[in-house]
Amino acid sequence: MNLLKDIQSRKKLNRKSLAVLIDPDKVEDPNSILNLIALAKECYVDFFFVGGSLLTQDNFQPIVKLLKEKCDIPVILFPGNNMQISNSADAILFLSLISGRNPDFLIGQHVNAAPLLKRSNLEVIPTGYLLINSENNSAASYMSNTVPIPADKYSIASSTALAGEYLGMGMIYLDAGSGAKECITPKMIRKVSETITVPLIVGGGIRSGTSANESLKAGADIIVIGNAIEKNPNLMIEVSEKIYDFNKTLNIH
Ligand code: 1GP
Repeated sequence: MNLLKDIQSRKKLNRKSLAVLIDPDKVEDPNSILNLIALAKECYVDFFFVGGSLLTQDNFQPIVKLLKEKCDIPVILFPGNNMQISNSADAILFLSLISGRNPDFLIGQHVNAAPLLKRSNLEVIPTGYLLINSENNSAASYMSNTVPIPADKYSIASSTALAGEYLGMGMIYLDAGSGAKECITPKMIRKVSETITVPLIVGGGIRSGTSANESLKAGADIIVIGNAIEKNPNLMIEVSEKIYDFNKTLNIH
């Protein structure tokens, strides 16, 4: 399976996808995600993303293994740093934090990770990662020592995303940061999606079916939800139904 090719073909069809993010640090016991996995199998969940800004427990590897054991939903690593690599996953977002100017997160961490990834079976997906925020206080911003692009600076975000595409990145990820008070605005998503041709991932602070729907309509190809589904797993049902409805009109189910 080549996930990037699959995601690119979905984009050509304008087919939308849902990724459920599991932050291992927010899971006390890996077995506690069994219910979430069972629910995801019933819903239209396309991907599990696993990762976080900081890992203080040893849950990361067991969670990835459990996901792979218990379901067929592809598991994609969304690493906060180069310690978050697991050969049990299907793929890794090889994130370059192009909204920032910290060389360590633009290329440094990647040099350390590259030989490990070469020895792994992971599909490596080059991804331009942009932090967007009206408040400069997300964990990702703090941990990466970078300043997010202001939420109303559409040209800066679009040009940054386009530069990422021109540098060969296979996808662009717009992130308002985990648990953001405000998710990325439809206007920002529209401006960026109209500028790039590669698939667009959008996440951070999506808490309702309505905001998920708005993000999809504005041009997100994949939406990522973590916090809100941890708090209310039933949101997965609501959002996946929205995505189902979206895709139904394309006659591809
Ligand atoms: C964070 O985009 C992800 O990096 C998801 O954010 O946890 O706020 O849904 P939430």
